[in-house]
Amino acid sequence: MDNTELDSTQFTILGLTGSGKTCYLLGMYKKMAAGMKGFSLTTDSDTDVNLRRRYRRMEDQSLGINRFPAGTDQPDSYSFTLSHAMESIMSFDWIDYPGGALDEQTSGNLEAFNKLESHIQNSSSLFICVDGELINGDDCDEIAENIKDKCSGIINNFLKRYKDKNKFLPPTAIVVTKCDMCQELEDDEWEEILREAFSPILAEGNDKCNRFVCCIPVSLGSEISSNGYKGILKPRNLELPIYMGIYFSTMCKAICLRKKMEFYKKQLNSLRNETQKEENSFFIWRDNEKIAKNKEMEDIYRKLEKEITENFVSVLADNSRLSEVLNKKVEMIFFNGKRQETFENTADDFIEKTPEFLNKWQSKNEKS
Ligand SMILES: Nc1nc2c(ncn2[C@@H]2O[C@H](COP(=O)(O)OP(=O)(O)OP(=O)(O)O)[C@@H](O)[C@H]2O)c(=O)[nH]1
Ligand SMILES: [Mg+2]
Repeated sequence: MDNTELDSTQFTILGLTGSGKTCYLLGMYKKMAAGMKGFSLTTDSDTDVNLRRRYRRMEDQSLGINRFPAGTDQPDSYSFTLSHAMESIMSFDWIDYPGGALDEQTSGNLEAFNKLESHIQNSSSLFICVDGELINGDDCDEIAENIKDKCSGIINNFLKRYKDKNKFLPPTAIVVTKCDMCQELEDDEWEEILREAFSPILAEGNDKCNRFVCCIPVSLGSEISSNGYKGILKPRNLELPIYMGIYFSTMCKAICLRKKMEFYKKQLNSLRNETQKEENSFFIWRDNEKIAKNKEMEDIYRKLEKEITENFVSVLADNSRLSEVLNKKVEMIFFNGKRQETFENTADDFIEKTPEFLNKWQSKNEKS
């Protein structure tokens, strides 16, 4: 299957300058290109060489702080394919941009701003990048204020515009980068900080606009910053936001396939009934040509139904592999501001209650 036949989706990571977007991309690609639990990422060979080269530099402990990429100076687009056991599942687009572009509408580079805005508006999942360094201090309120100042204050505007344009909010992961730099917090302190820093998307009491939000701490390595950034590179959790985005998209695909399966089953049944009626009719009136035509059509529908069923079963299997990891590793999940127990049930609930989300996926991917 070439990439043009694959279902495709789009993710955007929203984060200000220095919040860790480029490092996230490099680490995530390196980790997933090698394969994780049978899932792997591929891209074109130039991009592959480029991303690996930059990752190798980050591995060079002798460079200290200089091992990291320079700040991004222009938006770059990437296209990845996710496979399981070498079978392509879905492709997704990614944009890496200078964090300053989030603020450019007022300060100048309107073209970069518009490109980014359009990428965001067309994304099926959003990742909000919170710099883990901000999560330090004696007081949860102060930490939340700091996050508002340096992150959520600007990002809320993008979410609001998404909601106004699309009439729903996409599944969103608050990705806490550099979590090796966060101070240790109890679960209830994390929740308090998130609720205050992201109050518009985590407020309870509004079930009109469904909001799926989870929090995923990620890091390039627990010791990376020690001894002047000469610590070992050992990425953690970088695959989880991608798994989350893919889970939502493949779930939409599964629902569409189930609908198609039901459609062909119905068509097949009504054809069979029609044929049987004809076959049972008095031989003088029996239309043998119609019977032959119907049987031909039955064969076509049977073949299609079989193909779709096989595809459906394989999508569900991919999904259950993803949800197994996500259920285990994603602990902080909210639906319409209420804390939830498991990823899978909450994600499925969101899709069921948000037809606009499914419609958007369908209009992007259903060609016929
Ligand atoms: N301790 C630690 N530091 C990190 C980690 N990831 C990134 N950093 C640091 O954060 C800096 C900024 O990361 P970038 O990925 O360049 O940030 P960005 O969001 O792409 O920034 P712009 O390109 O300017 O928008 C890096 O140079 C590293 O010093 C991490 O996991 N742990
Ligand atoms: Mg960057």
